Amino acid sequence: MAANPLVIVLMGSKSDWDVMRQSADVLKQFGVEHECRVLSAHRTPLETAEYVTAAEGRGVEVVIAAAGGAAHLAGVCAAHTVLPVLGVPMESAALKGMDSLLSTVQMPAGIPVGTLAIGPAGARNAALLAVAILAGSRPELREKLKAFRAEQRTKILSEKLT
Ligand code: RP5
Repeated sequence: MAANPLVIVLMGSKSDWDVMRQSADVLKQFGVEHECRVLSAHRTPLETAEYVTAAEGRGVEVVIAAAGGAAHLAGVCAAHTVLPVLGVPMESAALKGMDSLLSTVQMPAGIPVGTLAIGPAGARNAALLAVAILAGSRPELREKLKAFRAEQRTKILSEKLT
């Protein structure tokens, strides 16, 4: 457990960690304190509800929730907190993540989940979006985001095709 996490990164199974460590890597890169945990909407429903309900009181500002298949985790998190919840659909063996995507993105009106892309791009972008949300009241993070964009720009402009 991190002492004062600003972001929590939840995933439905340890099997999601290979992808979701990329969220953690980005948060680390930006110096954002975070906590990563496996909690499942189906397998640990009570613990999930308790953990997410307590998050706001611990100073958490953004919840990232990743799950695959019948991916209810992000929606369940959003049901238990008014903190922004960012959903990352995991690629699944059966349907290549289309099941996860639709389960995460199609929230009925009233309980929003901001859904990112399937898999690694979603994992990285969820963390970048979390940083952007935090940057609203933290100028130093906004500057780091601008520097990150500038780096990407420089890299693209310097690409040589042989
Ligand atoms: C979901 O089911 C998890 O998020 C994972 O993506 C998927 C498969 O889980 P395991 O059977 O690998 O534990 O709950």
